Amino acid sequence: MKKLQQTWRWYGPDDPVSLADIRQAGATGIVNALHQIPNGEIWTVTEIQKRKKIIEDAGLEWSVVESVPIHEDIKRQTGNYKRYIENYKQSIRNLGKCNVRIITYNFMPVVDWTRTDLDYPMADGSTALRFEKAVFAAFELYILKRPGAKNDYSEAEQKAAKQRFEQMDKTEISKVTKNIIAGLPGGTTDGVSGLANFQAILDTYENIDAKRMQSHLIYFLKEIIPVADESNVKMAIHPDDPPFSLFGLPRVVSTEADAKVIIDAVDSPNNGLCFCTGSFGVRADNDLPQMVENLGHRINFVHLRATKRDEMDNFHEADHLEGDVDMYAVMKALVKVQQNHKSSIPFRPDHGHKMLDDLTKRTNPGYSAIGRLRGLAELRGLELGIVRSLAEHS
Ligand code: DNO
Repeated sequence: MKKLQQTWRWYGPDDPVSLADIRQAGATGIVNALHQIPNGEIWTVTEIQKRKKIIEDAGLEWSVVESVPIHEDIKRQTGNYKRYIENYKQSIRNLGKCNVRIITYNFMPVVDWTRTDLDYPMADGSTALRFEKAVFAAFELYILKRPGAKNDYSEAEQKAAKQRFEQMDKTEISKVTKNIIAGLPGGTTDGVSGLANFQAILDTYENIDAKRMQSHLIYFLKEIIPVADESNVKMAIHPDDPPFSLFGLPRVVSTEADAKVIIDAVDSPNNGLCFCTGSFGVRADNDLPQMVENLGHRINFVHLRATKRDEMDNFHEADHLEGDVDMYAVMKALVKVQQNHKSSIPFRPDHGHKMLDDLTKRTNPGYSAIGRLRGLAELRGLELGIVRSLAEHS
């Protein structure tokens, strides 16, 4: 039976987790991006080859790009968006020429993945990333003071936010602000400095609702997928993280219905998904194993991670096999989907707790070595068990 490919996200030569470390973790594929290239510019063959050589010299393969970011002008259809789309097409062609054949991207406006707490203590002594609703609301209502934010919260939510805000001291306020607007590693939006600046960027989306945003995404897909087809490159759109609107901005990749619209917009295997269980799984109405079954033919890349919701609609990142995601059922569905794919679908252990030695080291939030090592080990064991038992019973 065909297995998924084990991959690992590497942030490039400055990542505290080295390629040699990654080999020991057992991954064979690298998930990487040229973060030094400004958003909107072309990834040249020379730059791609340079990075590819570093990865291959370490005995690994550059399996997936995460991400070639999408310029805000493309998402808004403003300014130079046509030129940015042409540049994007050229980057696809160049990656194809270099034999790097899967590209992840997202279509989240202004902010990519968002958390309020990067060091949430777990009972076992490790730390996790967390999204606390009242803290996010407190940020919008009392720190950023976004006009109209009140309309997005019920009376009870506003009250909880006020209470939470009153508990914050200066240090917490600046930490929360930094966590929310400075951008997490690998995010596709550049770090923004200053609240006024941030609000000004939010304002550029004033007249763009979800319907319009979706039409901009479809326009983009109709432009780029034919180039992906010619270049033999698979595109993989990453869902919104978290999968609901933030700052009143439209988010259009949050549910199975959203994903359906995307894959139906252009009928090509290269118009696919990055199936991220940690992002889709935050919503109780996303039935993940069912989604794998229904969307599997277009799953080009997989992020495996579990989140745990509480009764207040906060969530934190749980251990990979725990939380609200039924990882056994998801993996079983993926193993079945894999059998119909021509090549191995890459997956990576997404995020991980900060634990053991990493607690005192410099790490990228969510991307420390040991927590992901644990995740990868658990996931590969789960896959092996499923593959063997399916083979025995077939
Ligand atoms: C976070 C990541 C995201 C992801 C982008 C894809 O850990 O999953 O930043 O890379 O949204 O474009």
